[in-house]
Amino acid sequence: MTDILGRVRDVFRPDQRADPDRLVERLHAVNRFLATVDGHLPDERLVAAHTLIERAGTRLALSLNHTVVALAGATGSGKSSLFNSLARFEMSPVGVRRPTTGVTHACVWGPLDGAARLLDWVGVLPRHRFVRESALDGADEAALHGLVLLDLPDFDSVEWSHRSEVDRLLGLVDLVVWVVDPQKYADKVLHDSYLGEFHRHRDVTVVALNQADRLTANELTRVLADLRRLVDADQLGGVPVLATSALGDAGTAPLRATLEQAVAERQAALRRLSGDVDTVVEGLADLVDTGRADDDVDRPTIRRLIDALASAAGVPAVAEATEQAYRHRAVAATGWPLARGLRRLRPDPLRRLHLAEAPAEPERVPDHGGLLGLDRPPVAATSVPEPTAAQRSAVGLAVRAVAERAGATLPAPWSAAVTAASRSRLADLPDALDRAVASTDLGVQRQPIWWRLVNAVQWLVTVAATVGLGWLVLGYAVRALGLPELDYPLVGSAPLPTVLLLGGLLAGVLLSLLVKPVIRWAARRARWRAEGRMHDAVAEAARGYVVTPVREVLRAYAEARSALAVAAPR
Ligand SMILES: Nc1nc2c(ncn2[C@@H]2O[C@H](COP(=O)(O)OP(=O)(O)OP(=O)(O)O)[C@@H](O)[C@H]2O)c(=O)[nH]1
Ligand SMILES: [Mg+2]
Repeated sequence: MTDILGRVRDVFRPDQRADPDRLVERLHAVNRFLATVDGHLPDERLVAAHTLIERAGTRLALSLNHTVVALAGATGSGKSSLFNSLARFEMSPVGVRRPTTGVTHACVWGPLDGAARLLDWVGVLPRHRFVRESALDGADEAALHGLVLLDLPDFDSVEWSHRSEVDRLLGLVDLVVWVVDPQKYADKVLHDSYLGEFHRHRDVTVVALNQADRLTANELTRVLADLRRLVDADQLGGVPVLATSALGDAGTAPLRATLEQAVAERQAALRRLSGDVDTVVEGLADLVDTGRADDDVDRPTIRRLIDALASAAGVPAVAEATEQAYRHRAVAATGWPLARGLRRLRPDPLRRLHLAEAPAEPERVPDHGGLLGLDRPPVAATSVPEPTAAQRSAVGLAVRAVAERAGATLPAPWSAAVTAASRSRLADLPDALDRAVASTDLGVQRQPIWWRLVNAVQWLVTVAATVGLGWLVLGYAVRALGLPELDYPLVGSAPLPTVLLLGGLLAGVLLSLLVKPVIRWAARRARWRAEGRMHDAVAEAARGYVVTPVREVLRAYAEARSALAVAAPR
């Protein structure tokens, strides 16, 4: 007996106790991963992780003083016989008709109270629950107090319901004893579909070669060695492989000792869940297997996107119109007053684009999750020319380039998420660009001081010319009426009214000719300034509608990656 206990201790490596805090930390990390990737990755890739979180939460909330052990195996291997033998009672029917056990039976060592909710969760019907707490046994059974032993139907059953019951329970129990018999221990289904799949649960797996009494000592040694080899090939090296017999107490002693050890340690539930986390993390590993951990989208690509959007939004056309409008207004404000009336007859180039009004409030770009259309000031639609087919396709290409550059190094599902994010707000983009242009202050509303100065001079010389003209007209009138002639003061040899009239006219024309190049230069500056401002507004829209959604996916990737690193086994 001491020998068996020694081996069992060895097997369960008591020095490597499952740390509940670490397990909870890992589960939290998986939960964080799920929250982070929600909406970015396909749901079918996340089923196992969701199941783990749900099961682990429930199992940890239920009794950790109980260890739920399942006897699993092929039909006729002797699960029910072992179950009865360990319980020392005929609780689960043993039969000659195969398969015999159709529903799971449970035996609880110790009081049923704490185990009842556990069995409700596991799904064992009350009429198939038994309690092994007999005063007659005295201290004999005390070492198994806390054991909840389940006798499962056969895993490879002809009955579909048996197989699904087994698969369901194998996902819930704390420890599995695989019961095999000397005839079918090498069964392919057992090894490929079950033991092989359990390699992450090495700490909570036991293999029992039952019906050992049917073999001679030599045969038993040979079969055990062969079974050991197969189990090792299932990546279950170190898992206990025990010989058992359901006939008599001695045959179940090694298994009983193993179970006593598991019950005493109260570690199986934690180890099982740790194994589950290992499996889930392994299954998700390919989703975070590239090193990228920043949320940067490269600048040249963004610049190309902004350029494409700017030309689709009609920024060059509006900039051109701004230059013309500046010239139009400047000439109207500084030109020769008598010619201004003609200038006013010409339409303002910005008015043609419905951009002549004062700009609306700058648009607030919605943050992530914000409802588009809320909190926006009403901005009248502009008449900026619709983007051409070529401009549209340039925008499409630029958006695709952003997604491709950002998602290039990511695992495929994340690249797809990046592409989807880059396109997620495209439908709102044309409207946003129109608003960006409409809300930009083009800087043509204010009148510069120099316009006013030139204007004042223009009026001054015009008034001088008018005064000169009036004076001359008065002189002619006086002469015509035969009244004494007016004496014009002389400037040099020329009379003052003539000087005023001609000088005023000449000065007005000269001044308007002189300011022309200045107006041209200032109009170009106004164009550049307007272009810069519209570019900034378009860049803002590009960020809000294309780059930010892409960045959010990149950030989610980095977060998911770090969450999974915490969840990974150390
Ligand atoms: N000699 C011997 N016979 C055994 C042993 N264990 C089980 N048997 C016999 O093997 C047959 C099948 O036993 P069960 O306990 O019903 O097998 P099972 O694994 O529960 O089968 P299912 O309920 O159909 O999945 C019965 O006739 C048992 O008497 C054993 O250790 N030694
Ligand atoms: Mg049975």
